Amino acid sequence: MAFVLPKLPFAYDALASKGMSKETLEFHHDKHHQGYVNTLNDLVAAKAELAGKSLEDLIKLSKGKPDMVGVFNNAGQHFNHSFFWETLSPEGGKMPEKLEKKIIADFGSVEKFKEEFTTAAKTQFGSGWAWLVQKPDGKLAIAKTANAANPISENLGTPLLVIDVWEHAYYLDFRNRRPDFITNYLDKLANYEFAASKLA
Ligand code: MN3
Repeated sequence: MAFVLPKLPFAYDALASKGMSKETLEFHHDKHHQGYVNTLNDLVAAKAELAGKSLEDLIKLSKGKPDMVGVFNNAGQHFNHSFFWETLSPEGGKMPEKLEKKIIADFGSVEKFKEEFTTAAKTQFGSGWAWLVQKPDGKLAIAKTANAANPISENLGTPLLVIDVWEHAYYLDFRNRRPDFITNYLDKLANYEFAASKLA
């Protein structure tokens, strides 16, 4: 049972007027993400003990194992990208009251949340991801992970939002201006309805 590249939940040109071009989505989804899925399937097919494992199980069982670095990286990247697409929306940037209240309770204000998220995404040195998560104690928190790591591998709780800060995510649209890409994500692209639906 091979892993499959999920379809984007919107048209390739649906975010073009909001700072994410059709070209970025074509390369990012059809080339980068498809590449991770293909490599993961090859690696799983080559190791009998990995047959039939879920994506989450593959991430957990390969973590920290020198002979499974490829499985960890490609399983993590498949999870992270599948989740990232869900957090983008042509209607993005609008925060439902349920989430807004929770953010104000846990961060002090929406501005403070955006500031913390931006700092994490900006200061992730090299490739990686910044997340809004709900910790096991129910509190919201910001986290950053390097390369293919994620809340499953690092036990950070339930992911609500994520931004991909690998250069391939923003270089066509924002060149080297990662901070502008992050601001654009939070204000215009982030699917806060999706994040609210994941709240416990
Ligand atoms: Mn990416």
